[in-house]
Amino acid sequence: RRDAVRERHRETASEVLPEHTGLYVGGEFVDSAAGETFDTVDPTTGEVLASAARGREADVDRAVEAAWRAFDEEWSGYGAGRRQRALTAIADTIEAHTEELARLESLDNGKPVSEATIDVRGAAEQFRYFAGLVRGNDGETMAEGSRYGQVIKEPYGVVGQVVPWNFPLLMASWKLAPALAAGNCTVLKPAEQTPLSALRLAELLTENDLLPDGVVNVVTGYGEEAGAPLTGHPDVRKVAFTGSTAVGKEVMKAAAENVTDVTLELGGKSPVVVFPDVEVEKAVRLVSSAIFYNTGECCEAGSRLFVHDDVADEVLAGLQAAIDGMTLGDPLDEETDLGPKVSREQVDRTMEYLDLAREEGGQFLAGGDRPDDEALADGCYVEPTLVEGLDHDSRAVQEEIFGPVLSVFRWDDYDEMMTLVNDVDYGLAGGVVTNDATKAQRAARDIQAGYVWINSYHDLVPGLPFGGYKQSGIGRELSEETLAHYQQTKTINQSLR
Ligand code: TXE
Repeated sequence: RRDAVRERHRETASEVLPEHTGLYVGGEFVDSAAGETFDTVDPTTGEVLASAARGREADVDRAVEAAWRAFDEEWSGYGAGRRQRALTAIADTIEAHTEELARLESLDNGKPVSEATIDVRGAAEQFRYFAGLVRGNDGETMAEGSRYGQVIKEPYGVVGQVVPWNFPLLMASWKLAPALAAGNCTVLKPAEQTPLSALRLAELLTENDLLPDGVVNVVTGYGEEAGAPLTGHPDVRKVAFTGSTAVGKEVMKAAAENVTDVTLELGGKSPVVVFPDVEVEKAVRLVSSAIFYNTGECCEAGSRLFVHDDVADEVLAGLQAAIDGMTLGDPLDEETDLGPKVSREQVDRTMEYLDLAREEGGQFLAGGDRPDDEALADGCYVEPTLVEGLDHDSRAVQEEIFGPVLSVFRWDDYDEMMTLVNDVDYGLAGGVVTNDATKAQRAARDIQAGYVWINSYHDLVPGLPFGGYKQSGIGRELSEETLAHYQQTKTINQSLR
């Protein structure tokens, strides 16, 4: 079986890998200045998928220069209509390549191809949504006495964007679409674990002549080597980052050196609160998807469950049954529920937290280890895990694990429960499961987070802003607010005397 999976992955790679894996600068694929590369590994088979250019400071400089050239010479002269058409054409092109991009993403990240398909559709949708927002940004005026005031929005010029590996193409599109809609040129750095879908998107831009050269540039490489020079670059006027809170703090410090505007979408430790009136089956479905979707590699993952005493036994039994029924396997199989994690490093990180949870007195109601299955031995798999009995102060509860690990807490006193819900440094998201509209509304208000779902989870739609409270970030994506993050305000105050 392992040989068959390897064979299938090699064959799929030969069909969907991008032809170019150099840096995408000024509309061309080029080697890094030092000529170095790094490997990206298929987390299902452990085999090298491709080598991409290892960008460093000199490469970032070159990309930022190319972006400014494109801005000054062409893109700043594009009116709203042309930008709108360009974004729409990008959306159409992504959609036309959905199957290919989904398989590529599945190879590079390990996510089930069914979920990768949702990502690709979401990426196209981003460009469509921001294409719609391009118009109607006409500013305001004040005609008062002998003063004529105008307030107009201008792009920053060149922005720097760094994205993670959990939703590689989707996160790239969350960054690129609003930046372009607002009239900026950009340098994007994909995560070193998953550079391929951004490179394929770059190829599609060039093959289909969708943007002037240099409007989008992609510098692949490591965080310290390529990410840091980009986020600290003096000629980058706005920085957008999605990743860990620890690196987010570094990015913010680097941006402070140049007083660069920053938006950050960082980690989370989001709660899901289950009330006693729920239909157990529905609650189990929601809780399970909240934590196990994308193998728990979601910033908004619902990783702390607060389930009311009256239904706790039933909900937990339902979750155990749901876990028993999950298929861990080849992400290219349509019926796979859980693929591998993105990398060995991420497996080790999750396993450290599982060891810690064991030491801290946690009892595993399901999972707690790597699967004991010969067929999965090549891949970065971790079992879907339920752990109960941990102190809410313990590290495994307080820190982001970013794996398929759910900590369970039972409650009967609402206020005590809500105190724990909010007793974390993060505040990205939360979920409430109940049919009681008043209780749902109250809990949604009480949860200190930027996004709360009621009887739903992970449903992110353009038009409803997404972003964090507390240490989960600054700024909002998916909304008009996002467009505003990529614009600066100019006031023109004219005397008519
Ligand atoms: O993240 P990093 P890692 C969390 C999650 C995960 C942990 C570590 O808990 O286990 O972070 O993952 C680039 N300047 N999240 O180490 O390092 C890096 O190259 C500029 C949550 O992979 O934050 C990559 O492109 N850039 C999260 C991106 O930052 C730097 C998603 C994210 O990597 C840099 C990912 C630097 N100094 C991880 N150092 C979410 N919110 O969804 C690294 N990078």
